[in-house]
Amino acid sequence: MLRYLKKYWVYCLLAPLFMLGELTMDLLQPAMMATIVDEGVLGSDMQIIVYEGIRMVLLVIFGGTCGVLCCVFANIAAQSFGNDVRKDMFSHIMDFSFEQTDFFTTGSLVTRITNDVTQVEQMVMMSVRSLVRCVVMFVGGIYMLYRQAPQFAFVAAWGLPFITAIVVFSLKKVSPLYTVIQQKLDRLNCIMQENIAGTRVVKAYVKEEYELEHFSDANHSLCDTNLHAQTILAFLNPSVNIILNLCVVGVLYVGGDMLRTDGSVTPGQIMAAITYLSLILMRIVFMANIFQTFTRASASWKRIREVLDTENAQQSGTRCPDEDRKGEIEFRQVSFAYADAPDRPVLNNLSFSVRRGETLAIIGSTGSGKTSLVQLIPRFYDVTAGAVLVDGQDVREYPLQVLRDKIGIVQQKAELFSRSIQENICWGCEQAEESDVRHAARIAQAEDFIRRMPKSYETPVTEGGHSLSGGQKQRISIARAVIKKPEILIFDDSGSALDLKTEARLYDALHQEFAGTTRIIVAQRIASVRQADRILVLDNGQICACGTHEELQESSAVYREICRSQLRKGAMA
Ligand code: TTP
Ligand code: MG
Repeated sequence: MLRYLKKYWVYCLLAPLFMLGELTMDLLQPAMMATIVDEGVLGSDMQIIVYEGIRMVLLVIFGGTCGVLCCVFANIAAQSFGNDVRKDMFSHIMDFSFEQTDFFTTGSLVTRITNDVTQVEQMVMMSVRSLVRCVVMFVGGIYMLYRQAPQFAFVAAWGLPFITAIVVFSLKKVSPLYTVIQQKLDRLNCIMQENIAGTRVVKAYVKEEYELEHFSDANHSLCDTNLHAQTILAFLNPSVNIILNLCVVGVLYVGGDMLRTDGSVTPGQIMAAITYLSLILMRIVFMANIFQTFTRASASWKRIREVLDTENAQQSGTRCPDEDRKGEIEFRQVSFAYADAPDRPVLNNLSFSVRRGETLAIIGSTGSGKTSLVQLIPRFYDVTAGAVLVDGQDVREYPLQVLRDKIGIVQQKAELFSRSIQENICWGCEQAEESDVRHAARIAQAEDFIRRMPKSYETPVTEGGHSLSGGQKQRISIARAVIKKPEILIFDDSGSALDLKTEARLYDALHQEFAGTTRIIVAQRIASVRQADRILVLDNGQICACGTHEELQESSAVYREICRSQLRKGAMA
């Protein structure tokens, strides 16, 4: 944490310094008021009233200014700290592998980067503002109490351990609950996010009540834990008050005795001692509040550290490939299983290669592993056995950016950002000119519909791309990939929402413009794959056949069955 605060040490120092200025006002003002009353009002000395009055107003202005500056500097330190932590976390999360993002879950990552950082921000704020105030008041109070009479300090010394014990006990009970609270908040965020993003599905199935119940359960659970923590803390103040009042009785008893026997204290001193005693003991309660914030922040900081300390599981390699080999892909005895089911391989001992400029289509029943296969090429996941080679080099040896720059992938689910269509296409290549965007849109068969949009390329895309049809989203995603002019183009079922005519035009355009580019086309429809140089038939994570459309019709029963089923449905072109 100090690493983040170091940058703002000046503000962390200035805030408590100005706090001391504010404290001085707090401590001196009652004394000045006493002088005004005793000598000015009771002694009928108007000059003292005016003189001390002006001094007091100046002191209040000074104290107020110090208070404002303390607040400003404490805020600068805390907000800047939070800003840096959030930025670092976001950059870490962006670097996470898919598996790591799946492990943390989106809801939890959102809670960590928002709520958890806010908790720690508050702690920083409290540390530089209130902690100093508390400590100074506490130490100052003890000193002043001792000055009234050492015996009074002795009475306070009896009360202190009890109050400390109560505070420690409460905090110990409450601190594990804070971790639970944050976890429950994760869960709540997750439900909220799923339901807001999937609101169309919820409404389509009229599941509002059901989801509300689901949400309410999580909400109640969070509320219960919060209540539990607050109930424990609710005992704190009354318990301290009891001890405080016992101490007050002690001071009255000791003071009364001293007054009666040798007159070594005055009634005013006894009154002052009671005021200081309350000041000291109440500071402990205040400190307990600060420690409570600390405990909560420390639970949050642990969760933040989990994100910050998680290095990307996929170490980027350093070797750059042979320059004269571009667009070659080879799968060498590749097996792959997802981390959450390591015993259930999704791909089994696959070996095949794709030449530069070749179009390889992959077809297979749903769940056969097509998406998993293509995701291994840009190294979204690492193989569990074997190796994936791009241009003769294992993808694990590549610097990730070099590898991914070579590849343009259009994912099965088109993901767009809530920016303009132009920006969404340019996203694939920052340096792209307007003419490049138009050209990419033309290849992706998107230009016609974009031009018909109210603001053409400047039309904003709403969150999640809901303002566009499935096929339109797919075509913008395709344009985003082709604008990169990659060496390898991967389409994961990216024409599924296009009509056959548009899809055919898309493949023709790709054939003309990207003749030298290696293309991998995952598709469900025979019509989408029959023009490919080779078709790989995947069945249950294994290659069951590979060849041209004609060859496969001869040799592969699975392929023939796919053809037959589509012919029956009249889906074949
Ligand atoms: P996919 O590789 O997604 O199968 P597919 O692309 O052939 O299917 P579709 O035609 O429907 O797009 O999934 C293969 C198996 O891997 C399947 O059992 C689901 C599982 N899987 C995961 O466990 N996690 C993942 O992130 C993905 C993508 C798949
Ligand atoms: Mg798929």
